[in-house]
Amino acid sequence: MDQPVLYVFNISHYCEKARWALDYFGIAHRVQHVMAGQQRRIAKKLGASGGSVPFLQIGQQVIVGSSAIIDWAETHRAAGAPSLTGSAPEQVRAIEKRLDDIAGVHVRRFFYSDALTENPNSVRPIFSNGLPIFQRLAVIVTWPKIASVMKKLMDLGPAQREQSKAIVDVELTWLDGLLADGRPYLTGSEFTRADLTAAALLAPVVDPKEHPVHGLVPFPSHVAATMQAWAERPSLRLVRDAYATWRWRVAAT
Ligand SMILES: N[C@@H](CCC(=O)N[C@@H](CS)C(=O)NCC(=O)O)C(=O)O
Repeated sequence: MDQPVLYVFNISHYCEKARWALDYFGIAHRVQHVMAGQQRRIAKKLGASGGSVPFLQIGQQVIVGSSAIIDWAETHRAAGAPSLTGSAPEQVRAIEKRLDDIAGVHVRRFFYSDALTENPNSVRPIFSNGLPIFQRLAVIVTWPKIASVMKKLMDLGPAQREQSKAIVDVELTWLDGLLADGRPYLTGSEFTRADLTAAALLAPVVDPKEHPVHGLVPFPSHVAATMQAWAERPSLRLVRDAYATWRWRVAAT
């Protein structure tokens, strides 16, 4: 098999979800950082069905989206790497889908609404991270344009920040409810793709120290204050524990 190439924005939590799954399953791969704005052109060139990152190229095949990448990785996992499917796969999938569709979108909108309003240049370095020098320079020169496109596409602003924070709060209450009987993971005692998804997508309101970009992204003030206020919620404790236990666990034995 050709070595898989995972195309990512370094800061993206959906990309982190896919990357964590490949690491967890012990699948050797190369991470290809993509300059913001170039993802659709690259995807088209590769013949991908969509243009959002993450996408995974394996020879002539391109798999788009974090969930589909986990499906592929599950079937190509290294010997000794445990499955992430869980013993209640439908429930696991339903939790993952809700996280993908709601918490993932609103954590991102909450974060960028704060970051790009408070200090638009604060996240610029992470968008250059891992890129060749000429693209780094292009990010610096075109940053006002990139930031303005992000504001428009994700509908960012102070009111939207509060709206998305309230939606994330509701989603955390749902997750806290699932964990209310003291179970360690969302569907019981097994770590599944639902837990990995929750951890990766909620990481921007937790800042786990095992996260690949920990220390590289400054947290804007509203996000930082919320992070502190929410720190002891069971759902966010799960995020910290999942990172500490599973993020860099060596899969193959
Ligand atoms: N549901 C998708 C979401 C992917 C997504 O929203 N990717 C964002 C980065 S966080 C992106 O590529 N946005 C730019 C675009 O769609 O062109 C997944 O799980 O992979």
